[in-house]
Amino acid sequence: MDLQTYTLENIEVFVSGIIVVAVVSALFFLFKKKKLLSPIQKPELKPVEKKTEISVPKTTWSDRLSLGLEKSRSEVWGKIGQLFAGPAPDLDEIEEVLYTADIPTGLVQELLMKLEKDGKGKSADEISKLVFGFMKDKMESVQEHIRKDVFDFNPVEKKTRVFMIVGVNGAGKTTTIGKLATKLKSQGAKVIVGACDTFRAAAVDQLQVWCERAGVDMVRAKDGADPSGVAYDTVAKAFSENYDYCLIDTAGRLHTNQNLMDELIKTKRVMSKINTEAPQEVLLVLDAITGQNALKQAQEFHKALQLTGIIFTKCDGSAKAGSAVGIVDQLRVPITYIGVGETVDDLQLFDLDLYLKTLVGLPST
Ligand SMILES: Nc1nc2c(ncn2[C@@H]2O[C@H](COP(=O)(O)OP(=O)(O)OP(=O)(O)O)[C@@H](O)[C@H]2O)c(=O)[nH]1
Ligand SMILES: [Mg+2]
Repeated sequence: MDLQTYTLENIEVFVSGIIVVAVVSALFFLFKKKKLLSPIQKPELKPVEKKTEISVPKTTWSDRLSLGLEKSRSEVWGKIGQLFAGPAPDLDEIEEVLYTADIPTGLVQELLMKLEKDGKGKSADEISKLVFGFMKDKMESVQEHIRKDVFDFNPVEKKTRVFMIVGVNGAGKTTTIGKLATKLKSQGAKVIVGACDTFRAAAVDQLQVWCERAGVDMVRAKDGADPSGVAYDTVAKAFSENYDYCLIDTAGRLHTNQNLMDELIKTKRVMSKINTEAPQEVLLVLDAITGQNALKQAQEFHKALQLTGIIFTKCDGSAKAGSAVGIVDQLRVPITYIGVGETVDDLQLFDLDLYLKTLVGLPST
């Protein structure tokens, strides 16, 4: 064997060796891979974790109202049944409870007489029904006149409605306008808001935040501008550009300040120059916490502006939410909306039956 043949043979053996090693390795890896993927060897797949759903409380309006009127129910109206039912009705305590809830004297005496006449020997539940009937009698004839379309937008009725919102400082005017604008806009209405509280820049900014959030237009003027001028411009724009709703915010004022009340009268008057029907609604925002003084406020605002409705706010956290009965009974102006908190959903059209049943603790259906 010469050297050349020997070298060639060695190369052949070497190459064959490499091929064999490569084939064996390939087979080995294939086998391993297969083994790995075999059903027995498959790694256990972790079950996909179910995302925990964020629980958004789906509270209905009657739940919210019930929560808002809780204090008035437990401390006043829901107690009357228990205090009167049984062999020894405690009339003195009922009287005291009603006074602390700012129910006018005349109304308290009438209710006590009604209890004595018709309530003797009845159960707590029957007494609650009696109280419900008494209050309904007092309010029903006034509440009948509340217009549902102030809350539910009717697109068929092509009409610009102007609402002027008034009240003492901090009653909830701006917040209520923000909630209303949001609700009406979400029903497809074209809404414009007039920022006539020109005394405080912060007040206009507060309203602007609401309007931007709601996606509605707002007319604002320079600080210190004449409020009635802003009202005029807003109403003019509302009518010329066919807005469905025009909401006029005004600065808070004490009903005892005649100059400021005169300014409101002027603001109302200039709006009617654009359209004799405007403003169709003059709504007084009353804070339920005000209690007995609310009636005095309402009387003064009514005298100056001929109110068409009352927006009863902050009924939550107050035991005086029942004072609405005295106000409606004496003023003869209906409650249009009721507010039980700071969010949009906390404002609703005032439903007399629901309000009274919730107040005395009767089932709402
Ligand atoms: N708890 C509760 N708070 C409310 C309600 N309505 C309004 N508020 C709060 O009351 C405060 C005053 O509300 P505003 O809307 O600024 O009152 P306003 O009447 O415009 O006040 P002025 O412009 O200063 O006269 C705010 O903090 C509101 O969030 C309600 O129904 N319940
Ligand atoms: Mg305000």
